[in-house]
Amino acid sequence: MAQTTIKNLKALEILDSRGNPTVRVFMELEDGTKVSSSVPSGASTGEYEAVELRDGDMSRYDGKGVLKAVKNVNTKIADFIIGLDATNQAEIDYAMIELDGTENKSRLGANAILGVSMAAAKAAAASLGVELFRYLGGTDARRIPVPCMNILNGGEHADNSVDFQEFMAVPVGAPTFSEGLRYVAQTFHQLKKILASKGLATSVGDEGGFAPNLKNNEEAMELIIKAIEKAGFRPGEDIMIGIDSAATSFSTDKKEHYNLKWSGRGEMTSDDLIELAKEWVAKYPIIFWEDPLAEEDWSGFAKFTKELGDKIEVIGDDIFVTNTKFIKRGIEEHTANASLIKLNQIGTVTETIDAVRLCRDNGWRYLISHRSGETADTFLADFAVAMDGGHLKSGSASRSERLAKYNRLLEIEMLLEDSAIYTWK
Ligand code: 2PG
Ligand code: MG
Repeated sequence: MAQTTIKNLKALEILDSRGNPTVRVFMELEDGTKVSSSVPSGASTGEYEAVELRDGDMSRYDGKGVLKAVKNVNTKIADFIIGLDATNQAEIDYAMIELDGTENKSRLGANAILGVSMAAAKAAAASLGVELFRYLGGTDARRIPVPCMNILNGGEHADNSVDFQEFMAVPVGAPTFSEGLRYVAQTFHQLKKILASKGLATSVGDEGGFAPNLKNNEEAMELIIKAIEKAGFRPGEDIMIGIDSAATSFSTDKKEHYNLKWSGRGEMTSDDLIELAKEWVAKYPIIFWEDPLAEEDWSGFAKFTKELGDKIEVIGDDIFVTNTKFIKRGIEEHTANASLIKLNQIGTVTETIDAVRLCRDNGWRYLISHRSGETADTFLADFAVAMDGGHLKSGSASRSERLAKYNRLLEIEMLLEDSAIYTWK
């Protein structure tokens, strides 16, 4: 029996950053290596994401308990996985996919499966005495991603009057990751001062960005640009802005009709949103736009990409849900030029790597992403370095579950010393 053979597997129901139940998995290997991993959870979820198995027992956590998923790890998955070699990630992941037997992991739960999948990678790395980013990415894993810091929250991540979900400060002009993090953290602090001086709320949303009540989305952009300048940086050179509209959340039919209720614009079509985006891209230093249109609006997305794809990264999140089937269609139909990548949208490490590979092979960029419900697990930081995409979003400069990932990247930068690379492109 190999040292890296899986000896024990156990799961536990824990709480995520929103106080909702999620799954933590403990894995032990034959050589005594012990690790744990914790699974994140989204709010603005895509229709075709892998299924997060919830108990539906309304007497516990409003039906959101995950005891069934925990039980699946402890029984069905454990029976199948114990005895396999943790270094054989694909074998483990495909064994669980087969055991589940459904298209969307609804039998065992993507939360159960992903917990085990991440734990296997962590355990293998620990047992081999290799850093996780090295284990997953190989000897050349040394690019630290640009931190896309979500400093202003709206949409489904906050209770304020801002329609777009995320406004991110993206420090493309910084020389290193640690400097980039400093650029955007200082911008976050300046934004707080500006909001306070205007009598606006400085409380934060789910991802740690401020969540003030604003007149419209434009005001958010103006405030962020001011904050960048006040922090001593040049908007458009040192720091660019990334947007996640999460347009599915304000689409009335998930397709071609939208309602920006807070912005006073009312009903809009895909074409109206594209016109608005064209104005914004001409006016503001925008580097990427995620989910500018809803998850079923494939034609609107393609039009958006045709109009703006040569100027900015057009990133699909809800529309692709980290699923190679949808990303493939997107590549064929020129729906976007980049994909968001979330481990729990697809449910295993191997399939997430498949999605990244598909993007890379077709000249698409990819943005590795946390979920709005997170834990202190830092798997994502190592994963982002391993995937070598140069882009990561992990929320703002507040809330420890967000900073845990950025802080791990600081640690990786320290470990890499002079060999660390920091580039957006
Ligand atoms: C998104 C994510 C993460 P959620 O839409 O990109 O920021 O949000 O996890 O709620 O889907
Ligand atoms: Mg998104």
